[in-house]
Amino acid sequence: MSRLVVVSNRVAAVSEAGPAAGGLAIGVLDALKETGGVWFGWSGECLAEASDEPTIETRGNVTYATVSLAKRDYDQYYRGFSNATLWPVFHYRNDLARYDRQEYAGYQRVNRWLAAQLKPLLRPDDVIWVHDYHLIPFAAACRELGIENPIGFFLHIPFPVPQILFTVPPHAELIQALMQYDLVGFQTRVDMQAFLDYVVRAAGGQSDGRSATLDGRTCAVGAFPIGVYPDAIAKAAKACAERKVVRALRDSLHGRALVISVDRLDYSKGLVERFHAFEALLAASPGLHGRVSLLQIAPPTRSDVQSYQLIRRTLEAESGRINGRYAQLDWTPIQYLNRKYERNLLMALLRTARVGCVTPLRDGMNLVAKEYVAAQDPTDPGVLVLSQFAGAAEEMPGALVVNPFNVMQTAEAIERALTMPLDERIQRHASMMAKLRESDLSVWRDAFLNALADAAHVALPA
Ligand code: ADQ
Repeated sequence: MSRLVVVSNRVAAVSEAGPAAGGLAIGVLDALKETGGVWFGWSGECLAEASDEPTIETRGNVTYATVSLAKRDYDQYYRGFSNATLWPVFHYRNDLARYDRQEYAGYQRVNRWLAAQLKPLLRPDDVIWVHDYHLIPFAAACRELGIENPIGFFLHIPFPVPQILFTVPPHAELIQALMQYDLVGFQTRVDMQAFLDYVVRAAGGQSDGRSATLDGRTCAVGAFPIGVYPDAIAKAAKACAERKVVRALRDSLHGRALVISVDRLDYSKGLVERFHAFEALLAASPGLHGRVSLLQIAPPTRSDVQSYQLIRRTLEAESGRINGRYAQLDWTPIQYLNRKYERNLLMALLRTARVGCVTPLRDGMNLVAKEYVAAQDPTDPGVLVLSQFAGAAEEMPGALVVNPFNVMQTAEAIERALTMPLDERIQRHASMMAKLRESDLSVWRDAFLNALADAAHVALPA
């Protein structure tokens, strides 16, 4: 039986409270803990010189192999091409993207260096599962080093349509690099189709809908929507309901309804539009003044990338302006907190809210949408207001689906959620819980690894 080797840009520092905020870290760790194996990637440390060899640490059945990056590598590969070029473009924000040849060269160099660092740790029967946009050229780099193991790639973020991808100058090279994997997995069929459209229409390749062929090379493709463990979340949310912080939140509401949003502080998450929708709700419904609050939890990420500094300033200004306009002595309409919470506690906070407002402008999946539903009390559940541009929208039949660019529509959906009768809330929640159970995190992992084993004609990791 083969061993699973996971490769991702960051290997999450795992504390008692669980991994740091971020969907990939949470999804990968849960998957890896079940099968055991190796997790290889960057430690998060940045030094004058890159490390000579990986630091190895084994906890339970997982071996963590981490490397440190040199400052120049961090600037070019991580802060540069990954997060100032690929992230904005893949989220349809070409207006925020920059392209710098040196950064792209650094991106490729670091991918080659990471492959070389991993090579000595590999066994012949390992199955390698690479995660996300930082590592598109990783398989090509492995092949150059003579690594012949099966290698699959999963993209956690959206894949843009060809006209958008064309704005990244080395778009053709990125596609060629993806073709070096045995399997390329996406969150949704829409993302997969965008990739196939490029291969077939822009590059002149072929596809039968399950694989792509370009320049004589074939790779399997598939849609594998990432899930959560809904019953574990429900249990944690209930168990933490009496924790001090959760009680303090409930007490502070004085019977008011709570609308909650939890996102990394990122321009793709639609926070400004959401604040405006909440403002529009207050403007349209004076009867709600003093009776509803929005709690926005948004821990800062990538704060050394300029566009992230800008969105942070905008949000501070907008929350201040809206609060200035509507607050009363005993009521603050928007509570805006830039901090992380321990995972179980966060689930209990989600449970406290009558409405979960998850309205990204683009999102690969969005795990918070799934967590919010899973955290609810099934006898008195809250309502999910969900963006049509989150991958999760394909799978959440009971949500109120909105276009986040349509501020009035979002405001109306929040109002409808606040006044929805109990029967309808219970019914909507039950249909979504059934779906979450059907396609939980283990289904995601197994479906991907099965497809990879099929594509590479090997046995599954066990
Ligand atoms: P992210 O963009 O990070 O993930 P998301 O899927 O919402 O987005 O995951 C965020 C995770 O971090 C959630 O599990 C959430 O609970 C947690 N989190 C957020 N804020 C937190 C806070 N203040 N304290 C503690 N935890 C917090 C990327 C893609 C997504 C995709 C995931 C997984 O952008 O589209 O769903 O990967 O594939």
